[in-house]
Amino acid sequence: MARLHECWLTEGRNIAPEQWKKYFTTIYCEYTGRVADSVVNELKRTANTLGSELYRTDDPETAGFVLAVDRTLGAGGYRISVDDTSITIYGGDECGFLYGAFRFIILASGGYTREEIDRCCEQPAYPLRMINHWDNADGSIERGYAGNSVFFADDTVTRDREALTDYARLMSSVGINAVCINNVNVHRKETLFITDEYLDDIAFIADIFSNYGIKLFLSVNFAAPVETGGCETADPLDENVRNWWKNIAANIYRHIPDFGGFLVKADSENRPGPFTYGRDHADGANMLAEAVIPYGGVVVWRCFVYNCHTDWRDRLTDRAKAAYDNFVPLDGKFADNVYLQVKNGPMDFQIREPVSPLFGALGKTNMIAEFQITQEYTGQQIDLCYLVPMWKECLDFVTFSGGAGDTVKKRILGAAGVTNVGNGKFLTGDPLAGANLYGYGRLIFDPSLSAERIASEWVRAALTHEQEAVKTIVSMLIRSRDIYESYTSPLGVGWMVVPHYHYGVDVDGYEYSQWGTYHYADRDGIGVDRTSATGTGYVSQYADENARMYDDIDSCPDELLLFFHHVPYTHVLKSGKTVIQHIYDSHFDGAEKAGELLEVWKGLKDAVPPEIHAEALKRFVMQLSNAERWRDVVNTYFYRKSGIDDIHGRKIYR
Ligand code: GCW
Repeated sequence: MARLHECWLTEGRNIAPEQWKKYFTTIYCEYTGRVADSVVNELKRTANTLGSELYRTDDPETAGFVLAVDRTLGAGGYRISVDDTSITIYGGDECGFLYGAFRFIILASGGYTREEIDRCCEQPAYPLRMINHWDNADGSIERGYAGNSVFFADDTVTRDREALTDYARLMSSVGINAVCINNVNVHRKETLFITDEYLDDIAFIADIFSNYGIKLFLSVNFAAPVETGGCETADPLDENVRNWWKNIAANIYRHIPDFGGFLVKADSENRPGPFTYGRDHADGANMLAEAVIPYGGVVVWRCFVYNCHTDWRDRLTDRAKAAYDNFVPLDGKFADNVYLQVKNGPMDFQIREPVSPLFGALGKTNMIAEFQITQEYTGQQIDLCYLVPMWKECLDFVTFSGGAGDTVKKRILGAAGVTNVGNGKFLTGDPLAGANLYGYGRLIFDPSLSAERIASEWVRAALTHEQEAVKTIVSMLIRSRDIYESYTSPLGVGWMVVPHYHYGVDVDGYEYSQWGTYHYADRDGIGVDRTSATGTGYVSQYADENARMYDDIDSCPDELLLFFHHVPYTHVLKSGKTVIQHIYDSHFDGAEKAGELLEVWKGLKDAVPPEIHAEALKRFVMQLSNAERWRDVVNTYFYRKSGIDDIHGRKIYR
């Protein structure tokens, strides 16, 4: 059986034995259950690596490890206490043991001292901490850059206990408690996942997940009653259809008693949905919610709904407005066990977007944020792009809907991250993309953590303890998002990527397409007028304070200027530069910085494991050539449009 690449869980290989081995003698566990058993097993693995054996004991007084219940810590909460003879992990419940034990292992692997680990205490900020896989039954992964699916191959479930256990260990080690295993685009085979044809196999996965406190979710096809169920309609208000889903749910729960629920992409990018029957999203979601509520299940319903057949000649339809327009009128109409899943920005995971106005506008509906860990538009795990700073911007964004301190992070009940893993040599393809997977879990467990802290925890556990190297790599990660942004599409306008693949430059690739993703560059200027007065009116979807800021060209932040305004190339930014000069400068600068990343990484050869160094090195070389191509294509494109020279006279191809 195969082992997955271990990422930051090195089974204690990086733990200093002189400091920690003495505790790995006996373990006393105050609570028995399958999750607690997994915790004991995990500590046993670490003990073995340290050349020791860990035995269970009934005597808490002499135990080296104690797992003790402290209900005041709440579900998933933990506190670690280290003294000379024992390490006690207090948990609000079994999952608290799990998160506390993994925290200990990860910090000890990172070389954190006893003082730094003692009294470590966390309580998860949200009840729903989810991962979304875009895995297909044939093993392929939509927008996957790290190999094939860990779950499926050739239309079957792989049933690889060891790999699945490794997967569940990794996810739970950063606090993930819900995983949807299949793509939101549910094709023919995956439509059958909710039937007897697949349920035994899916239960096999769910059972392993349960050992680690993870609930399994399935993406479902809204038209399943018609496509597989022999119904004449999938109308959510039809009694037969409702009963069909109730039977489906009952059968799923017979196989998987702790099944999490359904994830749904409906009426989006040609997927079926309630619109076909003249119904709305609340009708659709509530029907499924009714089917799973007897078992404590939930429905996660995506808000990524827009018209993907727009006409570029139509200047009034604005894709950015679509999620709000579709869902705000339904606020308050969703069942209590429905969660709306809102992408961080109004478009689609671009390197720079404003925060979705839906977060502020929905007040009577459960919401979770959707982030994309897989780097579809942000370098595809070739170019380095540490995304935690971007996600933090979203969580910290003040919506003003409930007053001045009303941030997104206070309005949501959790998050879903579209994962970046696969069965390749490294779990995340680019070994450095492990920082995003780790970072996603950590950030939604505790959104107050800084991007630097998360990065350095990860670097220390996964790559190196050497102080200078840690500093250098953390700084590479922290700068990487700005670097990527500077050589790709400018000032928030987005896209300019090769259609469909979404890696590499094609300035007009989407300009005359049906996707609603335009930059409107002409000889005079560029950008999308989304203002309330003269534009598409998108800005009015924000609370007044934010609407005023974005409407006014003087207060609109530079980095989002072209998302909100169409301006002449000669428009002067707050930085003092004209837009055209900014484009030239940032592209020369970005490509140069990509070159620096490569050089700095070369210098880290002796500081990180050789295989990781070599793999990442290949990618930095590719990143540089990608950045140089972006630089030259973008600069030439805008020189040709505007006829304006670079004031520094650098090389622009004519
Ligand atoms: O970003 C787009 C992707 C699609 C994806 C879709 C979505 C799963 O290009 O591949 O489909 O978003 O989020 O539904």
